[in-house]
Amino acid sequence: MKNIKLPTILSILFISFFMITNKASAQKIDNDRKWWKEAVVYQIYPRSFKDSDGDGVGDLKGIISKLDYIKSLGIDVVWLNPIFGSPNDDNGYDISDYRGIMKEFGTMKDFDALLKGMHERKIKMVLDLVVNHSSDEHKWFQESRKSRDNPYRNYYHWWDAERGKPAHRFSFFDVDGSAWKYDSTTNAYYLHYFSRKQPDLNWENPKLRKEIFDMMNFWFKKGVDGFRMDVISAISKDTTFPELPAKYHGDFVAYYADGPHLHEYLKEMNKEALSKYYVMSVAEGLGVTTETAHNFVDPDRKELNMLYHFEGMGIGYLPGQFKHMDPNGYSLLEFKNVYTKWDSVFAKKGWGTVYLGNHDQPRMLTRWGNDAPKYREASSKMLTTFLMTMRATPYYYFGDELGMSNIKFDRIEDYKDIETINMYEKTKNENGDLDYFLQGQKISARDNGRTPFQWDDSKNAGFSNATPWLKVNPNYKKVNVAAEEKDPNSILNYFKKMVKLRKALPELVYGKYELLDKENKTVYAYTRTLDNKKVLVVLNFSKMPTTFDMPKNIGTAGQVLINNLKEITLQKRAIKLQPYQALVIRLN
Ligand code: ISL
Repeated sequence: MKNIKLPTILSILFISFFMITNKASAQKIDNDRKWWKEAVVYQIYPRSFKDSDGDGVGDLKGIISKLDYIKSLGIDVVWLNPIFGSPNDDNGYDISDYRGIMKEFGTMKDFDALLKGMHERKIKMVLDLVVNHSSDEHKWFQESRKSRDNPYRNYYHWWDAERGKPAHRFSFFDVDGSAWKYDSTTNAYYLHYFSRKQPDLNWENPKLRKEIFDMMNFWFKKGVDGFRMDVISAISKDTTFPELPAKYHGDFVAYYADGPHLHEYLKEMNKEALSKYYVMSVAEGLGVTTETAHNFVDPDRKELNMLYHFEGMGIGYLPGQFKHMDPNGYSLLEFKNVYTKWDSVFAKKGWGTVYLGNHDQPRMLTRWGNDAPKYREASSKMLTTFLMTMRATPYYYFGDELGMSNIKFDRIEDYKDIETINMYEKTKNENGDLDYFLQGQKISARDNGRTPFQWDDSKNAGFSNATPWLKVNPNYKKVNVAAEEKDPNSILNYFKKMVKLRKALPELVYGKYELLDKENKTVYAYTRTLDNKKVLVVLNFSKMPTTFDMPKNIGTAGQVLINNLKEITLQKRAIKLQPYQALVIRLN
């Protein structure tokens, strides 16, 4: 019986070695290589990153002041949530000026300086394209609602009231649940899949489409490197607005993503804007399934590069209960199944994405790991290991590199998100159980992922001199950049190491993914193979120690490339795993 104990320092040496030698093996990858496949995307919610002018709201100058921190992460792309003119009904996802900067965030001069600063540091910038809907305060809508013959009338979807009530459409945010709002000025209803202040744009209208493509070109000419496209799957509607077809009962989201002209519009967008630049595009694939995904991303269709699916985000909810998670946690078998299935979707064609959190989700540590003090470090690092070792572009949410966790507000007054506030009102109007609702929001509410970034242990976590727009998580005294930069074993330094490892090993980007021990309920293990290079990834998703037996046919364990804990115990082919241990091991 052989006991190997390898200190972490060795892993670092091995990473450096592989970084030097990776050039040769990188040559072997076919000409399907793309910068956006090899990139690590870091998502910043500008409202909560860094406030430079003391109004309690993050801004562009704040991001500029932290560019060296962003660079130090080793990431390639920054995706910024919307920074455009907006009355902020939905924190910028309600745009009133597509070519201007939100006042609270700064000016176009600040934007130009930010873009320059990123490009100087070889970081690409991706903006949020929110064109399923605009704000009701956008000039187009202000005009559109004035009269039925206004030139902008057809920029939105109107249903004249003398035709009777339109067929029901569900709204994500409306307190009444209906996506139609009556407007007395013209005695007509307008469509809003999200809040009443987010009327849906009418893509049937070629003039509207041209406005959007011109606007995209405006930003591309400035040098922007791509767009993340908000609910882009929903832009095409059957404008006869029939009753919801039976096949979509219980799944209106799938109906919204199945518009009759969707792919014509995306092809047109590609031709008129995207294809003119070497940029990346990623769809928020709400309602997109494994069957329909290729229609968005197959290169020969000339539409978009990537999409992110929602199947992973759907895991762990109580059946039939929107936004209430099972207190017993989620099933790792289901988790493995979903990510394995989505890997296979793009195994031959197209390209995937992987993420465990964003501005619409709770913190990944609380939801998929374990935020108890004893386990937060190990489980954060384990989840990062998963994200950085899948065959898909990782979208990493700011703050996860520190192990930020859910704030778990007790009172409705602490929430700022329209989704939580309106759902609370809806529950109240329906005489629902408000305590139960608030209990659920502690885990699932979007504001959990939107609390200010934790820079140091000074007042307001160094985010702002003023009272922040959303409360700071009290754990900032311990969980913050300043503390973690100093600690070589911090979650932050582990994230940096993991990014380096992904960049050093082409097999982690392009290699074939093979799931091992499918039925194991606590360990997620897989290999990644490119040409003759193979690595094993072993992740213990539970707080119980366990043993993973390496299957005979995968080769023998070589160097330990990464280990989120200090030690590794390998006995023949049995790897003893501590709670939330994560390992990446070279296979020979
Ligand atoms: O956030 C959700 C559930 O909590 C989703 O249903 C979300 O509304 C959906 O994914 C669409 O999200 C995008 O568009 C919304 C905006 O509020 C989200 O922040 C954005 O990511 C409307 O623009």
